[in-house]
Amino acid sequence: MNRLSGKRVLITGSSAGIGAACARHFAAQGAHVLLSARRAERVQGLADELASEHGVEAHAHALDVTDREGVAAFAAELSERGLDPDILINNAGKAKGLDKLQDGSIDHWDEMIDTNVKGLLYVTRAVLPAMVERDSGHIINIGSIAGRWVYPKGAVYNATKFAVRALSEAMNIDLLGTKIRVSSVDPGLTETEFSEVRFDGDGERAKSVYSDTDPLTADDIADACVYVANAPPHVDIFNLVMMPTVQRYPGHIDRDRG
Ligand code: 8X3
Repeated sequence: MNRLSGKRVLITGSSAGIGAACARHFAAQGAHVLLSARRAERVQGLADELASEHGVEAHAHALDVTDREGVAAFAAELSERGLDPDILINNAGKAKGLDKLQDGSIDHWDEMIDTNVKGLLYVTRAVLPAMVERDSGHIINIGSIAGRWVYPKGAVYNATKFAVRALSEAMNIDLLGTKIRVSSVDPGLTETEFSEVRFDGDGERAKSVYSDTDPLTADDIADACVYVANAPPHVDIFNLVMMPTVQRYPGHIDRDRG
């Protein structure tokens, strides 16, 4: 049964990877999509494509989730235009660097904490009150297996994703008595631009993360988000942890060494 047709979905960080895949999968279900990225022109093409392909409303918005005032103004503008989202997918997030804590870049830490934790909070705080007022909504946080198990050299990224898990659980508690659901979808090894961002554009190093194995794809994660969002209203999926079959633990990956 399709419960997503006609719903409005706001997806942060939707210019590529999991965010763009979510836009495609939700639009394919007939959901209207609000696509956001730091630069609106990076999502305008996708919005146009989805509107013509699926006959849904698709808007492209400039949104930097780390800009507290900008986020609040964006949510107020959506409300004014009658575009309050039914579903929020907090997807904007990143890893920067892979270092022991004693060697870590404090700039990297700020970037991860500002985006993965504070950005998620700013967007949620801006969008959630209207959901509470309507007593309807669903927040899906894109977490990570890094929020469940720490791994070597991942301390601060791990900490941000542990925070995402804590916030997802805490939001569920705070929303008891409402119809609003909160879920986190926590992927393991997923081939996107994630590693290229983590390694500051070092394509060779990024490629080696996914080589000789069979990682998840952005489509796999989007598929899970659709499943979570489409669950019947009385079902609240708290946490969906997923790894490729070739992985059973962070860093524990079956590779064909041929
Ligand atoms: C992505 C999964 O294991 O590379 O968050 O941190 S992992």
